[in-house]
Amino acid sequence: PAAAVHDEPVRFPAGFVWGAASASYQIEGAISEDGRGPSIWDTFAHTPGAIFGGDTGDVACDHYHRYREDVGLLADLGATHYRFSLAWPRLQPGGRGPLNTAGLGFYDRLIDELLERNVQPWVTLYHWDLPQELEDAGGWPARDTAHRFAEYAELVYVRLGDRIADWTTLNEPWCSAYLGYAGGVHAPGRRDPADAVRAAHHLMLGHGLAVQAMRAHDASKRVGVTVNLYPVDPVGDSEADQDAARRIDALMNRQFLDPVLRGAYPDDLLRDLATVSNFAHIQDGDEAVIAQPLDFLGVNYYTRHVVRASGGPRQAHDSVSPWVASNDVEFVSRGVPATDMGWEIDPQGLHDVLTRVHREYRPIPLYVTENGAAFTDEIGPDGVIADQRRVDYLDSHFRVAARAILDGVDLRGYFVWSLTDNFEWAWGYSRRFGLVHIDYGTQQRTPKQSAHWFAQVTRRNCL
Ligand code: PNW
Repeated sequence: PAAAVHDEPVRFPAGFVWGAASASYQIEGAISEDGRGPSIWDTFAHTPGAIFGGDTGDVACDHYHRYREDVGLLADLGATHYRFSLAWPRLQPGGRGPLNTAGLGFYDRLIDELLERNVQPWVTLYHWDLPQELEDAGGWPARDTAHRFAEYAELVYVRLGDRIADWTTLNEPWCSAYLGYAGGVHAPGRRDPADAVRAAHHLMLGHGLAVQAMRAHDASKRVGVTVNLYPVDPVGDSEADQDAARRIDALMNRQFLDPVLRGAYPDDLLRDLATVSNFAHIQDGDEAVIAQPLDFLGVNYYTRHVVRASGGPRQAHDSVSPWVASNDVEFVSRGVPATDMGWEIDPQGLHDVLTRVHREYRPIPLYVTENGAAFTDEIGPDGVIADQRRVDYLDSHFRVAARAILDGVDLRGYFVWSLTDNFEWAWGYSRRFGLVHIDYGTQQRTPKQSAHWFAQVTRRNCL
């Protein structure tokens, strides 16, 4: 049956959003130009041993200077939209106070160029580059950072709002909080589980406060948030395995979905984390602030997690894991093909997470704000980059998305991660997600076969 399904033309609804995504620190470079302040990612990347190969985002894809060419690539892809993030430290170098005019100038030029080429800007306010001064004042574990974020969001929204219809507050708060403050593998590289739990709440509080402030100014634009979702399955049906899956699901998915869509943290999550936090940082009324009505939810999807109870001891303070209070949980690989990130390829999981939000929470307009694959792409002697594995990956996930729409999910659009190869965080430039190849020696851009394939999909709105 798989083959038969494969041959049927798969159509997407009229007006479906097709785009590619990126993030400021991963592509821009130009880290000290036009008054940009340092961010936690500058500091972290320059910490010896933090990034694979010692790579940094100092130059990255030099997008700051080559944005015109990159917008041209988007236009060639037939993208209706471009999802990119604003670098907070370009706009408020120290994380507070008036906006930096020179920094705004860059985004003004980028947005104008996009509109000129008929590609709609889709803005993320925070994709992990916290101004270093705010980290020095306590970072996300400090409540004040939530207020600083809301102030930044409102100032930017007032200034750029007229030309941007779609606004996302945060990208993947789980990564910011737990990879950054518990696992220590992302900036700021801290390893304190209690701090990570506080960070997660203050990120969500910052989201809610930002939405309130933006709406108070102008309620005509669409506002949402992006979370990374994973189906979490127990490897067996023992009670211990099921409980392991329940806990990882609470930590990664429901910790963010529940306060946003239901107005309260899950009780089981609070019980699970009681050995780590007394939750004194959650104040009366915070959950109501986080539950601001949204116009859409952004879903980033990469893989499924399969877990088992390892039988080992559960220690509250596992100082090197982002899975706080879960070091008795083992992540199981099923041996199915994986990308260069080691993430198993599981298109069905995209259907699972989309239908879950639709059925278990409520029907809300959904966008896949990231999906894509890292593969080592060989440049052929003819200069062609035949990344058939990426084409297959995207094709299989697009098909599943179309099926979710037939099943009633209100999926409105899909952004491929990423437009170009870029700085893949802890992995530096060693992992390539781009539809467009970058030669980092020359900064030459070369659309891969997947880019040519994607351009056909966007133009026909059909697979
Ligand atoms: C997301 N993990 O990051 C981000 O939104 C992108 O900036 C990034 O390039 C992309 O996915 C690919 O990694 C993640 O370890 C990074 O579970 C790490 C994890 C998840 C998401």
